[in-house]
Amino acid sequence: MSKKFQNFINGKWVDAKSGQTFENRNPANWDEVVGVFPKSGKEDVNEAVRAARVAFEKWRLVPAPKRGDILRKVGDLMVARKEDLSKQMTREMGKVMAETRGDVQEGIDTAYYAGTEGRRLFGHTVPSELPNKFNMAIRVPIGVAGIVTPWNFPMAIPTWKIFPALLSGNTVVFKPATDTPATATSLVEILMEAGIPEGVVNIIHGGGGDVGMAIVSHPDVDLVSFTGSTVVGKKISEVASATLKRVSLELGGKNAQLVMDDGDLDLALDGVLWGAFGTTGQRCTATSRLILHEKIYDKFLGMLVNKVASLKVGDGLIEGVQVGPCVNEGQQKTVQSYVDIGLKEGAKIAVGGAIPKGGGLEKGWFYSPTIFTDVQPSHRIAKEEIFGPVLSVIRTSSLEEGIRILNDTIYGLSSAVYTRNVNNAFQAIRDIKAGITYINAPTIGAEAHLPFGGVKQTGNGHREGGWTVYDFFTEWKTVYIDYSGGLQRAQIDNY
Ligand code: UN1
Repeated sequence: MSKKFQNFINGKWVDAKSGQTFENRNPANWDEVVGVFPKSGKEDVNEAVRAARVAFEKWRLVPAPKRGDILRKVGDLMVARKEDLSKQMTREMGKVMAETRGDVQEGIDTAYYAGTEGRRLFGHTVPSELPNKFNMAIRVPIGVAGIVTPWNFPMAIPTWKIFPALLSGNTVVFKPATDTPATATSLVEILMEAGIPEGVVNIIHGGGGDVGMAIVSHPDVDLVSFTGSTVVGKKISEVASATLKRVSLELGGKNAQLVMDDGDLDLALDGVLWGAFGTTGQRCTATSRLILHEKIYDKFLGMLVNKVASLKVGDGLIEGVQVGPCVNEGQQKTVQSYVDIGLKEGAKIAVGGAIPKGGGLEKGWFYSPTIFTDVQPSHRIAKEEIFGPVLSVIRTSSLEEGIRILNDTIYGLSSAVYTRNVNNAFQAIRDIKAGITYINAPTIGAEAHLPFGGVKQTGNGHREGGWTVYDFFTEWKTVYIDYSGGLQRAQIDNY
């Protein structure tokens, strides 16, 4: 019997009102059911929002340092359970254990950061233009936060959103991806164990259309934080505008690594292998284009193809495996369709390009790490987000042209440049249009205490991570205190 999971509303574990369920299976072995989850709908969301609304009136009054104490405890519990959480995550979404451990660690880092932010949450004090008057701007909680998260970072991304939301005094209705509901449930269990009061965090399982959109359109949800595809992000933005709620969107990427002829080629090789094929390419920060200076093009490509051909694909639970499966059948099909498109457009496969056969991989959604050469910047495989282990290689003759190609996308999340020339590096930092630029490091690997997010159609201008996420989860209140004892008219009595 596979384990049965429930929603969590107002401190109680409950089934979906419809009584319906869905299964979650291991993408490395589809015979294995990880769990059975409630297939919820609008009525379940309504109840969760009601609970979160009531809980908000108490939670907002808990001193921020106290809220932080609970989050520190959350971090401690995650440390104690890191190995179990990582295993559970690998079973439900496939990435290798080293990476799921990293994913949990990102949650731990975020918990400890949020914990200490309870003793900061800085505002501003500003002089008044009038005598005997005190001015300040303080941060206040907003209300009920709708949190809608993807499957590729099943622990890290929910924590990026939920921990700052809670620390700031908001309450939460959380809808995790249907591919990773077990990890999300573990997170909620830990939050409750650490002492989060009833109603402050609620989790509703189910699809984006049924549950996600019910959260986004709900008039009593004050803000929505979403990470996922650009297509869904646009839809969310549209629906949310009916109630003018605040929305943070972290969307697609088409990140490139540019290798100059003065770069350290061995380092650049390690970088692109990790950036392109880590998490089976299923990161919004994944390296999906490799732009090579023509002087090192042939040499570097030779080095790369050799290495990629020897990457070990398999079940992420097995020691030594480097590339896990795609998360599900749909994702594997998408990858295959882009490989077909690439070939049709005239690009050439240097390695991979197929579903691997044999070797115990028969029951998983695997795809061989794939490299396309002869890619033109105008090709669809150079423009569209694939979210799989496919790398498109493009040639350039100069730094300026390389940066132009790198910028030639509707997205702008991450970017990487390999050069030993400090002038090239600084020019790249200035001219690349992306939220994140790495010098001599791959496009993946953001740290929890720095701003994370992108420009152009990667998002809508907000940043997660670090101190910046608190701008999203708090509202500014401006306070004027006149202690003169008389009416003082700004702009009038003093000029
Ligand atoms: C994502 O791909 O959605 O920088 C997030 C990184 C990770 C987070 C990625 N720390 O690759």
